[in-house]
Amino acid sequence: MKSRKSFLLHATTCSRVAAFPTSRAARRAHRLSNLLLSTSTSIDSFNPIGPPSILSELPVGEIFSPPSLHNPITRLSQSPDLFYIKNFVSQVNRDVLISAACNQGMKAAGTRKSESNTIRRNSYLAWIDPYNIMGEHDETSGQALDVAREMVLQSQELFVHEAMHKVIQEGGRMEYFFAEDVQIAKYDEGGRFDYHHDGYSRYLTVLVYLNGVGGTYFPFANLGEVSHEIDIATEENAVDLARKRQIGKDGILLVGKEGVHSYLSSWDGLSSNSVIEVEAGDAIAFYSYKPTGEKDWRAVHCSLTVPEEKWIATCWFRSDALTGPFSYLKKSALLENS
Ligand SMILES: O=C(O)CCC(=O)C(=O)O
Repeated sequence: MKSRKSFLLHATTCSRVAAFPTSRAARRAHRLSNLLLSTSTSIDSFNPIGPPSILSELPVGEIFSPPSLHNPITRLSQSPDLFYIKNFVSQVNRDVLISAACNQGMKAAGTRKSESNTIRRNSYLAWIDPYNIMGEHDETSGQALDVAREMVLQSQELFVHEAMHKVIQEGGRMEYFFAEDVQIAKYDEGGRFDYHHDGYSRYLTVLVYLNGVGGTYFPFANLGEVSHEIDIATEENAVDLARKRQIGKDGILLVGKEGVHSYLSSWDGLSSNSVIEVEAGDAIAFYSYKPTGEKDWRAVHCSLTVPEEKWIATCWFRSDALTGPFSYLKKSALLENS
């Protein structure tokens, strides 16, 4: 296996194209997005639900090192917008999150497409509310709150703040940038999470690999040139096309200590541009909506079937601008009703 550096040779110039919405839903979302903006700022130059300018201008394959943090960020793809963050959560903090989730008691993940179709297998969840500082906590869960809060704040600083500041300056509301509780997920051996779009107006996902097992696959991400010829109109369409992609050759696979062979049926056509090695503590961040407020189906992704136990922590950012009136529903509540 080549080192990560050698995977990142091909930088392309990135450009942002703001499409004009045609459907009714898109026009509504466009109006909502415009509410976020000043009259002097145009949606063509500022996307409140996309990466900050320093990252949206970063060529694919290139690295940005934020001055205040020790986490170099690599842009892995422009469509979808996907970034890789080295060493985002320390070993001590990862252990705290895992222990707190175990102590809390994890519940089977119940995401269902229909009665007969469970898209998640052998997977268990716990949630940590980073701002539940008034509650009673044992030592581990108290520490876990601090770690979860730090994760949310760092994610905000790196991926949300610019938009937040601009919108608030222009009189927009904080709720446009709402961070959910941090989710801790465990997959047992054989666990998987089939292709899906994160939905629920989750425009930004920050996902940390807690024990160094990867398996996250983005079928339409591209470390080389964007393949604009793939036209994706619906989730069904995206999932059908995703199933035709060749893992290790098309898209981007994040692979950890389990090794790339765990996910390949053949070595034929394996491309160094399609496989990124991750280690425990590393994270990815990706944006799932277009500047118009429509879902970006190219952000569809999955966890492939893992050959060993896998732990991740995920922080989602939602925007009121995508949903209309702000909803306090949390994903855990939504799941109980699904
Ligand atoms: O487990 C992974 O690698 C992906 C998880 C995921 O897609 C999700 O939680 O939405």
